[in-house]
Amino acid sequence: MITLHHLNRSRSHRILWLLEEIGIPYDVKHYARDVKTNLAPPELLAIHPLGKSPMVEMEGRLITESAAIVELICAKHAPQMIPKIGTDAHIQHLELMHFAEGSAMTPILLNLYVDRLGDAGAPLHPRIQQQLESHYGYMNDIIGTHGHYVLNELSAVDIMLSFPAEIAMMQSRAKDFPRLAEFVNRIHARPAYNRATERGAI
Ligand SMILES: N[C@@H](CCC(=O)N[C@@H](CS)C(=O)NCC(=O)O)C(=O)O
Repeated sequence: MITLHHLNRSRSHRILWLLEEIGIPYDVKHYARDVKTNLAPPELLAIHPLGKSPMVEMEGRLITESAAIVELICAKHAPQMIPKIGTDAHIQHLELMHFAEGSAMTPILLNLYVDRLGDAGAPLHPRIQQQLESHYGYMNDIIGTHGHYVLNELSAVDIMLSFPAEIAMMQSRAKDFPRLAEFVNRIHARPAYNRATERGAI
């Protein structure tokens, strides 16, 4: 049985969604962000030194990092969600699994933190903005005609890119990146996505 350590309003929703899509039984341990700081509670630090979510317990191991968790769960329970090794699609899969956290999240987080500096952060904003445009633009342009990344149906990369795509929409960028907006609308209409939202509610 998989146990998910789930923090509200977080990347952990990716894992809930994946588990609901696959339809395997799992447990959820809920953690609430601090209402003032928005940070994770110290209980997560007792589980792993980084104290972040998602984390899963699976086959006697604790696993961190959403891309690693998605990859491992798909490999074991939904191999059709990962392209076959040796294909071009698999190379694209690897690139985008890493892009989702390693590249797309960088300008998003910089934007969040530099905003808090007020006027002092002004010299940094043009570069951050340019990077946001470039990353969102890339995510917008590479969606396939079938409405998914990489494969003709839902894959591990769709799960990973859902998080930065949703942030783009929260930043009101639907008009600038209409294909990304359609992607987000499509995933929000999936029954498994909505079951995940219900399961994640505290
Ligand atoms: N790269 C990690 C990032 C994990 C991460 O930063 N999680 C956030 C939630 S979206 C978190 O736990 N934040 C709470 C905190 O830092 O206190 C992953 O993809 O799992």
